[in-house]
Amino acid sequence: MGVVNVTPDSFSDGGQWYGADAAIAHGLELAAQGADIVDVGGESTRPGAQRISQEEELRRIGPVVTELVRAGLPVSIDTMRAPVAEFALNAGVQLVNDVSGGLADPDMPRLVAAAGVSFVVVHWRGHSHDMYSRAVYADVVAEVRDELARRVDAVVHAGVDPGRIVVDPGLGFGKRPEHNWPLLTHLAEIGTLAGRSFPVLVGASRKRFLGNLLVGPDGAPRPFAECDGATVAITALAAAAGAWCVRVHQVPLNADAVRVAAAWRDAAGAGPPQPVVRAVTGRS
Ligand code: PMM
Repeated sequence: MGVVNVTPDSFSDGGQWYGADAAIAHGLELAAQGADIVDVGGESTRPGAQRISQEEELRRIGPVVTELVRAGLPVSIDTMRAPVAEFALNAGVQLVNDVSGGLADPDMPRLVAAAGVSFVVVHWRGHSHDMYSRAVYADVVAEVRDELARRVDAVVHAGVDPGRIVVDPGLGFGKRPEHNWPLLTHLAEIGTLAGRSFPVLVGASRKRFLGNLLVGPDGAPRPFAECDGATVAITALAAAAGAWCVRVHQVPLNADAVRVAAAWRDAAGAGPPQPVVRAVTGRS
């Protein structure tokens, strides 16, 4: 999944694809580089971010979603607002990626259910302006699993087909760097909730915990744009561990890493990819 952030202030690439033309060109480029899905978002969720209005979010994503769908790309919409998702669904997106897991807007699960598309349910404890105040865990893997299981129950109750649900541990969302690593090393457990197995999406690309890992000799965190090597390493490890999808800013090397991991899993006798791949992208 390649990221198109149509925002002036996203964490690692804010402002780079802010205008509609630049964002559309970037989406087309990511697909040409091997992204199976292009994820379009208009609202930054970086730590401390304040919310933008619905009108502004629609203004940012509208032409980008419309054009990328028209170009034949599998597009997902990264939004916490049902009316924004509704616009994108009417334009033809195939997946709704809600970083609040349906908590921010109670209308979201019903909307996704009625559209019959896939739904990424992300673990989330609250909006970005104060998300670190909620980053308190005794056992991060167990708590994230429990809270995700409750969200999955809720969205299924609202009518979403369980076969269309993708789960995501929400790296960095209400999590400090030390919380992200155990989540990454327990992806299979995170994808197994209440005895059911769900595809897992991992969004580690250029996140702050990678910059914190790669501190320089002066103790300064590595800048975001120089964390792509670490992102590729996580992609390989996550895909080899069975992750269904990785959400990344730079596609080419991550696409290579996914192919390496697929060969690795194949040689190890691991099972075929999960069927939702075809459900979401139209490809097997
Ligand atoms: N992270 C961001 C935005 N959307 N969606 C999913 N499913 N998972 C994530 O981890 C995720 C996301 C924030 O990243 P960015 O602002 O650097 O693109």
